[in-house]
Order: sequence, then C-alpha cells, then structure tokens
Amino acid sequence: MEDNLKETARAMVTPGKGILAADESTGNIEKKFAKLGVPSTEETRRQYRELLFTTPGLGMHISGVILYDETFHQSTSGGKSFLKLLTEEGVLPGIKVDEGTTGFAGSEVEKTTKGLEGLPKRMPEYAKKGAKFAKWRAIYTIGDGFPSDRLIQQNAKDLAAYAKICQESGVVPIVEPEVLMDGNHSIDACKEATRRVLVAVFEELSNTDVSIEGMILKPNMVVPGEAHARKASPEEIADATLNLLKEVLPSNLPGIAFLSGGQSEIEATENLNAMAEVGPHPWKLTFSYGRALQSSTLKKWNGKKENVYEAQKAFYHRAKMNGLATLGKYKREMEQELLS
Ligand code: 5MM
Repeated sequence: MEDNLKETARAMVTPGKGILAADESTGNIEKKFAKLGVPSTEETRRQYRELLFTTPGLGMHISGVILYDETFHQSTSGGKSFLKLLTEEGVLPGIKVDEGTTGFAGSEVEKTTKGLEGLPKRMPEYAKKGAKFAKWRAIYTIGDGFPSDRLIQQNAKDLAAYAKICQESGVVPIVEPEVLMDGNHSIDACKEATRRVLVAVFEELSNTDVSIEGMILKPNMVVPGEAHARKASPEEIADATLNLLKEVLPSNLPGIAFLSGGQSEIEATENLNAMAEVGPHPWKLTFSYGRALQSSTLKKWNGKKENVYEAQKAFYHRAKMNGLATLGKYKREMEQELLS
C-alpha cells in the first residue's frame, strides 16, 4: 500500500505535467457559466467537462484531474465513463471529498471545511471506483487578527484526519491549505500567515502519522493581496515562496502543486516558471490550477458545440505553457503559439 501511494504521488508531479482542478462544485460552476450566459444543468456541466477531458494530447501536460462527485460518475456523449477516458489517456483521476466551507466558531469572517463526517465510509468507495487521489481544501483569510490560531489548529487537524483516511484506502491526499488573496495585505503578511498555517499543518500530519512521501501539498504562492497597492514580480514571488517553503517543509515531501488563487493565467504560469528556473528543489514543483487553466477555455467555449475545437486548443495551450513552466522553460513569447 505504502509503495503504491508513493508511486502515485510521484506520478502526480511528473516533470512537465501538472494537475487540472476541475472540481468546481455545482454552485461554483453555475456562477462561472452565468457570467457567460450559459445555463448550468447536469448536461451542460457534463458537456463542458467532456470538452476538457477529450482535449487531444491531454496526457502530455496533465498528470491528473480533480473531479467533483457529479463528474466522477459521468460519461462522454459516446458512453465512455470519464474515469475510463482519463485512465486510457494516462491521466490519474482524483476526487474532491470536502463538502465546502462553513462558518467557524461564530466568526463572521473565518470558515472551516465540512465533510469529515462520513468520510471513512465514502473514501473506500471512491477508491474502489478508481480514484487514485483526493483533495481537501481549507481556507484562511488575512485581516485584523486573522487567521486566528484557533482556526489554524482546527483546519490543521481536519486536513491531517482527511489525509490519514485517504491513505488508509490507498488514495493519495492532496492537502490544500489556501491563504486567500482577498484583501490589501502585503506579500510579507501573506508569508507570515502561510508560515503559521504550514507549520501547524505539518505538525498535525506528523502527529497523525500521515506518510509524507504518499501525499502532495497544494499551497498558495506567497503573493500580496489582490487589492494591495503594488503587484509583485515573478522573481519576488518565487523568492518569498521558496524561502518560506524551504524553511518549513520536509524534504521527503514528493511534490508541491500550487493553486492559482485568483492570479491571471499568465501570472500563474510566470510565477511557477520563476520558481522552477531557480531549482533544483527538494520537492517537485507543479501546478494544480482551476481558474488559471480554464478561464480562456471557458470563454472560448461559451456553451456552444461549434466552439469546442477552439476551446480545446486554448486549454491544450495553457496546459502546455504550465507544463513548460514546471521545467523553468516557459517564455512569454510562447503565448504567440496559440495564434499560429
Ligand atoms: C476548482 O475550484 C476548487 C474549489 O471549488 P469549490 O469552491 O466549488 O469547492 C478549488 O478548490 C480549486 O481546486 C483550487 O483552489 C485551485 O483553484 P484555483 O482556481 O485557485 O487555481
């Protein structure tokens, strides 16, 4: 079991490839569709996910896909289950097992994550159906007195409990503690909050006997708040992020798959590239982007069958650019390739 976990974790962070986060819950994807005027039904959501997963060459730059429960059970219009399709492409199927966030201890700001109850029963079922990895996201807001020590402790305990449940079923946990970009805080404030969060998470993972070699960390990059007066350069972000990660993470962690957290598509690619460029690092670095892989694809598709080809081209391009970024080989001029 332990060997399988390690092997899967290593495959998830294969150099040149990364993870597609396509695990938007129904409410989340509905908002994204609504912005384009696309109705959100089980069928339109299925069509959109089919577009992503049938992109020619998907497996060249995508190692795994995180699915939402609804998608996990869906199939192509031709009747092939998405799980089978992905597996045939050499792409690992994963499942989001948290059930979203809920208010924490009466706070108007802080939220913790739901879904632990019942997880020991759900996890082996997902494993039996073919999930190779899972994902659980905890969120932290930066503000006056936030994130609180209490929230940091609670989320760390929940992330560790989830990770242990995954590994007991032979499923690799993606542990996602996300310090949100919301607000006008500085890059230093993000670094300090991320430090407190990661220290607590790794302490609990160790207390819970989670195999570090059989998991993947999905953290935020260290960036200023989206409303901060000054944007940081990719070099500043790489420097702040790597300094912190080297200080607090164990070197036997196989890989780090960053979330994009509201960065633009190109920022997310440039920032990852800036980190990979100054490697080698103790762990593999890659992406597990949602918005930064899908935004232009979703716009190109716009709910129309005749746009599928152009939308897939846009998606393949983003996956390829980020795949190159994991190797430190991305250059801004390469964005032109999409136009050729
Ligand atoms: C795809 O978005 C996921 C959250 O969905 P819900 O809010 O509907 O649960 C999210 O966890 C995602 O996997 C990561 O945050 C990465 O996405 P971004 O867009 O930040 O790269």
